[in-house]
Amino acid sequence: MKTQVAIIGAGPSGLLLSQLLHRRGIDSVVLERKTKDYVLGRIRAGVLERGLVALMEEAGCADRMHAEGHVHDGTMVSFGDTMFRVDFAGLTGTPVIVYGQTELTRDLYAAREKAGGKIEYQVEDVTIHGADTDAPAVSYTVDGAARRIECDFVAGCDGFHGVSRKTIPETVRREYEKVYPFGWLGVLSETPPVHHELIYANSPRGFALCSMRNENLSRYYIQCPLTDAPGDWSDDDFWAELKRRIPADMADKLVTGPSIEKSIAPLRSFVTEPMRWGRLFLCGDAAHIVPPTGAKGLNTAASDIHYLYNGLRAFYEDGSAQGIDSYSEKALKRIWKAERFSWWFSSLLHRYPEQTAFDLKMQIAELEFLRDNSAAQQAMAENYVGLPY
Ligand code: FAS
Ligand code: PHB
Repeated sequence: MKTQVAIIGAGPSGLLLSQLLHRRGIDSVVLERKTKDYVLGRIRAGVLERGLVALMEEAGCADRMHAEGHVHDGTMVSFGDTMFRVDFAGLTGTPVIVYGQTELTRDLYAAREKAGGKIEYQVEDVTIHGADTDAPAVSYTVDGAARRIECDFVAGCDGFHGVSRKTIPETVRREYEKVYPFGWLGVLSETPPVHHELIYANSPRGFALCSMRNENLSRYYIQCPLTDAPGDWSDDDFWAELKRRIPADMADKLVTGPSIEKSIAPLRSFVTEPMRWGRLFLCGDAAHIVPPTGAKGLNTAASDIHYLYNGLRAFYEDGSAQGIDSYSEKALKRIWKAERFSWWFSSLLHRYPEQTAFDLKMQIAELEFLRDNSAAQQAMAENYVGLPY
C-alpha cells in the first residue's frame, strides 16, 4: 500500500491530522492498535482551548462541539472555604469550551468514516522503517497477515506508550521527566454539576476538581496516593472525600450518584526532544505529557497538529520544506510553556508528601496573591485559554 502520510494512532492527534490533510487532498492511512470502541471508552480531557476549537472548525468537525459544548468564561479556584473566580473572557477576551475528548474523538471518527478515510484497527507489530531516509515505510500485522505501507512521511500520534518515540535512536533523543508522587482518582456520574463553572480546589487533604461534560454528566477528581486502585474507593467514600475538599457551601449543594466510570491517572511531566527524526514526526502524547491540572494535554497535542499539518501542506502545495524543518523547534517552544503552566498550577493546588510548613505558607501566599492581583490572574488566564500558536 502507498500513501503520502502514514499516521500511527487513532486518538485525537492522529484523527485530527488525518482529517485536516484530507481537507487539502493529502492522503493518509491511520493505524490503530485498539478498536474504535476501546478508544472512545477512555474518559480523558474536558476543556478545549481556542486553538483546538479553531482546528476543529478548519477540519469541518465543529458542529456538535458548538451545539453541545459549553462556553466557559472563567473558572473558580478555592482554598479552604475561600473561593474566587478567574475571569478568562474579561481578562483575555477568550473563553474555553467544555466538551469531552471522547465526543471530540467521536466527531473526528465520524468525519473520517464519512470521507472514506482509511483507518486500520487492531494492528500489531507496528514498525517504522527508514525514517531517516526519503522513502520511509511502516510494517504491521492485522489478524496475523503482514502489511506494509510505503509513504512520504510518518506521523507518530501513538501516545506515551507507542512505538514512534522509541524509533528515534537513544543517541539522538533527550528526555525530560518529572513524576508526581500522587495520582488523580476520577469519577464520571450522571448528576448535575455542583457549579456552572469548574472548581479547582486546594485543601489540607489534597487537590480536588469539579468538572462536567453536560448539565447532567459531571466529572470529579480527587488527588490520591499512587498506591490506590479504583476498587479501593466506594462511591460513598469518594463523595465523602470530595465534600471534605471543596468549600462547605459547594459541598452542601453537591448532588451525588452512582459512578459510571472510575479510574486513576498517574501524573507526570514529560518532554522528548527533538520531535522530528528524518521523515518521522512525533505529535501529542507520543512526545510530551503534562499533569492534567492545566487541561493542556489534549490542547498541546492540537498545537503540534497545527504546526505539522501546515508544514505538510506547504511541502505538498508549495514545495517548501520550511514548515516541516521548523516543526520540532516551533512545537517545543509552545510545549515547554504548557509544561511550565501545568507544573505551576499543579504545585499550587496539590499536597506534596515532602512539603514543609514553610512550603505550605508559600502555597497559601501564592493563592492569596492570585486571588488579589489582576496581573497574576491575567497570566493564569492567558495560559489557561491557550497561548498563541
Ligand atoms: P492518545 O494516547 O489519546 O492516542 C494514542 C493512540 O495511539 C491510542 O488510541 C493508542 O491505542 C494508539 N497506539 C498506541 N500505540 C500504538 C501502536 N504501536 N500502533 C498503533 N496504535 C497505537 N488531558 C487533559 O487535557 N485533561 C485531562 O483530564 C486528561 N486526562 C487524562 C487521563 C489519562 C488516563 C490519560 C492517559 C491522559 C489524559 N489526558 C488529559 C491527556 C490526554 O487527553 C492526551 O493529551 C490526549 O489523549 C492526547 O492525544 P493523542 O496524542 O492522540 O494520544
Ligand atoms: C475534565 O473535565 O476532565 C478536566 C477538566 C479540567 C482539567 C482536567 C480535567 O484541568
